[in-house]
Amino acid sequence: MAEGGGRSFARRDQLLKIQSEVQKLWEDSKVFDADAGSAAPPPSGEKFFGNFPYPYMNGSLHLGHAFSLSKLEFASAYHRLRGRNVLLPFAFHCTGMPIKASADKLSREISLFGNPPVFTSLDEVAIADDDAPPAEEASAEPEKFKSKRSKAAAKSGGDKYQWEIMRSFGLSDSEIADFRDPYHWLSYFPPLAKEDLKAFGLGCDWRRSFITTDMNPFYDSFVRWQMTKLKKLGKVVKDMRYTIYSPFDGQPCADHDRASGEGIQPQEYVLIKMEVVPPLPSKFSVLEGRRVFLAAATLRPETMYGQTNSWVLPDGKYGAYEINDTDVFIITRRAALNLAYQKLSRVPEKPTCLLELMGHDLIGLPLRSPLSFNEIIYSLPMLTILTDKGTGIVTSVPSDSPDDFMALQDLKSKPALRAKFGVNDEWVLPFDVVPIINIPEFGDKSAEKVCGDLKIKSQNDKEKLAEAKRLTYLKGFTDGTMLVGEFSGKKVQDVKPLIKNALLESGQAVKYSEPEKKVMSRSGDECVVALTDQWYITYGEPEWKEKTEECLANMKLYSDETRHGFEHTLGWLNQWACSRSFGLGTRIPWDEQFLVESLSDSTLYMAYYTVAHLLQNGNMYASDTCLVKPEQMTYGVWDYIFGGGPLPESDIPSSHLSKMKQEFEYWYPFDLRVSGKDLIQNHLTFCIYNHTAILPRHQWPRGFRCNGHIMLNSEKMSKSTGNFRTLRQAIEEFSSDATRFSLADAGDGMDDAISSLILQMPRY
Ligand code: A2H
Repeated sequence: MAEGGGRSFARRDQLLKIQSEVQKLWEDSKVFDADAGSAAPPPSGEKFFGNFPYPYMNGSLHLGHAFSLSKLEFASAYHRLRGRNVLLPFAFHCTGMPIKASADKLSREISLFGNPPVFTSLDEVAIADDDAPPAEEASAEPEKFKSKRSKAAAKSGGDKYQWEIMRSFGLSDSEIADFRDPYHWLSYFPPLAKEDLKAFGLGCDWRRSFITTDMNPFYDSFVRWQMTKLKKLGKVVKDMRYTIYSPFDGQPCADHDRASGEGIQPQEYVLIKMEVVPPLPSKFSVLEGRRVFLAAATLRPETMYGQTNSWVLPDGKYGAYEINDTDVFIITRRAALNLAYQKLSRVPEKPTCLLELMGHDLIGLPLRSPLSFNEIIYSLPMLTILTDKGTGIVTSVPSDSPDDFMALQDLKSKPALRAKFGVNDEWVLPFDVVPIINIPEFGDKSAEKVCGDLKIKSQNDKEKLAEAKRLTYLKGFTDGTMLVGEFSGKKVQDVKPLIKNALLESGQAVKYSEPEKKVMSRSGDECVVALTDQWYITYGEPEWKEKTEECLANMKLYSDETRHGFEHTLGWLNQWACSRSFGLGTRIPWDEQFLVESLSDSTLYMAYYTVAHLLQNGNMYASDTCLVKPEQMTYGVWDYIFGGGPLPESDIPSSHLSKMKQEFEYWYPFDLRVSGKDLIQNHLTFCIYNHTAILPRHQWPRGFRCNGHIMLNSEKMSKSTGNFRTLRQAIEEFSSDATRFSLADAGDGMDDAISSLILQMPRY
């Protein structure tokens, strides 16, 4: 909100003055410091312990954080006024990849462009803006910068310079280079966040603050203890998982090992095994005695009832690859290489091609495909198949796929097209759209409806087809109901995983994964997806899940929607990969090449708050500790404090040990944790799981409160549109009290909150 226009800000400034005086008073008299009372556990209603998911420290706190936090802040203030002993602590999360990836990106930019970097203004326009530069500007760009730009773009994912992002944090050029060291971020942002929260007036016991990662040896020790505990309980196991992998390097290719494709993840498909009905054509004689399949990659296994044919690219190169001793898949070489790294090749990591084929050779093959109501379907030509996606074989479901519908329509309505590719009428004409899914907005044949609405003329109408795909794909998933099969009448989103698993378990399909976009390693080879050994937490394991459901049933959740969200998550949540090889964090104690993944070091730490001040002495970095040294925090000590273990042999004075235990047993369980609703599906559910695994029933969480996302001016907060406020900006513009009132007024449910912050600010 621009100042000026004759308006006076005297009243706002008066509020700012009062606020800083009062906040100083609070700090001096330590009003928010809370210590355990004498009885542990305390009588019911004596204490209130509320907490908030520690925010990630790669930037400043914004109004989204403040909105969720305000719910906790108000609840805490309410309980304080009721005379309860209230604990509201706050910490800062630094674990994971983004900080390290940004630090590395900055390093690369500085080594390319200097320090401070010399970007031309054109360069800045071209790269710093989210939008592409106007065509004239782009073409006027001097050649030498073009090459530099593409170099940087290749290294940094093609978006904004990291340098520009650092400037947008308000950093001066002379400060930025220091952020090449990822740990510098950890020194810089948490104290700023703390200052912002103090200015907000958060009623926090700041003595208990801490940061995560090995930069804080106490927290590091706590996470090691927790992981070891889970492992001893049999809840961490080694398993295979999909990873981007460089065949040349012979190892996983993480972001920092990539020449291009930063941030690209494995994309998982289901490969539908469409069996070629014998006898095989003479050209296929070397495959005699094998089971031969066209293997089609799909994202929509639930649509397989409606298959009418398969698609191949007439000029595409395919091969018949040995998957095991009996099965042969006809696919592209690229797909065969990925499969060979996924244990789906007779010779591991080496695709063996028994017969080279062109798409033309495949047209007209009769196929038997799983779930299909049409018993025999035929392989037909499609001209828009990409050879660098999936297997190059696509199964056709014209009821729900606009591409499939238009390609089939083309063949049906154009005899010349059939003649051109030698397609017999009986492979095409008898096959009509099979209705399999109802989408309220589009009916039972959604692809046909949307193609009609958008007036799509042929399979080559790419842009419109992309729009049609987008519409039907999303709506099919969110609103679709099955009309056929075992799950008729059920929602697509509920049955999709069930149908997928049934196909996989019966051997009619296999899993297949490939990089979602091309990834080149720094060694210059194209990466594949490999199945590699990883550590997993066994969420979803029946007995553990049952305890977790029991905990949930007894928790206060404040809304039915929240409860449904948790129930839904518990329905699907399965093994979670908890090891990473790149980023910041705590090493996995028994396998130090790996780090604990960032959602996995954050599941039980609410317990750490209860003792943090007794370990870290009020210093969030634990850099000037006094009573306890990190190395004294053995597993025996942690077990004693949190695990109900016996008094351990330790040089920590036993009075201090029992004080820690007393704090924990007084404050635990926590009464309330408040967060955005997006954390239901991972963090908050993990939190329940970990509590039920490690702590006894009377210390399980008591309540979660989840809210929607804040909207400013009824629109999503977004840095790129400028409809965005940091917490600091809001406080400076409006004062802390006005900000708090606006947040309080912004809504209470799970819907996205509409903050009046910008629209209806008090007029000073
Ligand atoms: B889908 P994404 Cl019913 N070239 O399966 C072109 N398209 C390909 C392909 C290739 N090489 N490999 C796979 N596909 C198709 C069913 C389906 C699909 C329905 C509705 C939508 C839909 C039946 N065809 O996909 O680029 C396959 O068609 C729309 C998203 O990875 C596969 O799933 O998103 C989908 O594209 C994968 O496309």
